[in-house]
Amino acid sequence: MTVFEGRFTDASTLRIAVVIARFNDLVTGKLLSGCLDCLGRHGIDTAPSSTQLDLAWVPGSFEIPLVAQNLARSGRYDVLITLGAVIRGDTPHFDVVVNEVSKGVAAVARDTGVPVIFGVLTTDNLQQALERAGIKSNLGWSYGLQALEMGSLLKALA
Ligand code: INI
Repeated sequence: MTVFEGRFTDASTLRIAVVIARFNDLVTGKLLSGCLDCLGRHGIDTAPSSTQLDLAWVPGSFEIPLVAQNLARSGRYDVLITLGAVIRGDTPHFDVVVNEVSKGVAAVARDTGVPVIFGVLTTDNLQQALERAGIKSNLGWSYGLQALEMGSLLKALA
């Protein structure tokens, strides 16, 4: 029997891209801080000169899938992390953005075979988003961990 599972100790060999939305950057910036803290403390080079970690900023979460697809197809990355914050307002725009980004991110992973971590918060209000981006806990940290696990797992499967 072969048991496949990701490890958290493969940092030196992983190449990672983070796609991050500027919309609600009070929240997404905190997610990014948590994510980079996690990656750095597991051995990923997070310095601006890093050759194993790249960042791509997009205007809003709606734009995440296209850029993630582009990066995944480049063959340069073992795993992608997407970071966004979609906060419910008084219009149906929330549902449109949430549907597009969630389906889009899943499609990128399936179509390219590159794992894509879904780090897009969907909340009813700013308070809930901030609680998940550092006030209570920082889900950015978890997304970093999940990226290490999935990047490592896909390498093991290969
Ligand atoms: N983008 C977000 O990332 N979060 C939101 O809450 C949001 N709302 O609510 O409008 C949002 N809209 C912008 C959208 O992602 C696109 O950038 C825009 O529609 C241009 O295509």
